Amino acid sequence: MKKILVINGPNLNLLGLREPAIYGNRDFNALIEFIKESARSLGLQVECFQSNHEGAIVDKIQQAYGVFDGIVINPAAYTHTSVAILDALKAVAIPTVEVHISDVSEREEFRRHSFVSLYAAKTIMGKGFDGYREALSFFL
Ligand code: CA2
Repeated sequence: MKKILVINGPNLNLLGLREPAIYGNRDFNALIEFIKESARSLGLQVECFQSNHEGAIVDKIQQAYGVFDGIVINPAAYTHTSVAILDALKAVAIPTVEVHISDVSEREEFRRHSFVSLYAAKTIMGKGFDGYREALSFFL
């Protein structure tokens, strides 16, 4: 069974608290349950990791080397700023799918650029929680 690491970046742990028009009204626990149920039904083994810290995300990506077959990542705000996360993904060379709950192409200008997109095999945006299921299915 393939092992997939799902990484969620800063503030996603506060999902459901505000901005329901952009991110929906379900909370982070509901997202994790959704991801676990999606993985179960797709026949994938999944581990979920969330951090508000760039370095912790870099550490987790480095530790994934030789352990995970794929990475699904929503780097949140680090999407638009982090060369460190891009470099970590390139270094471990694990196939990666980038996910965004909202459609970042339709929001502020600063959200249109993604460093992670320079490595990710695929980017899924604007599909809410369903985007994570689609990202997992990439690894079938
Ligand atoms: O659409 C996405 O999934 C994002 O990665 C979410 C990030 C944002 O910085 C990216 O541009 C797009 C923000 C995640 C958390 O935002 C919250 C805002 C208010 C209340 C709770 C969470």
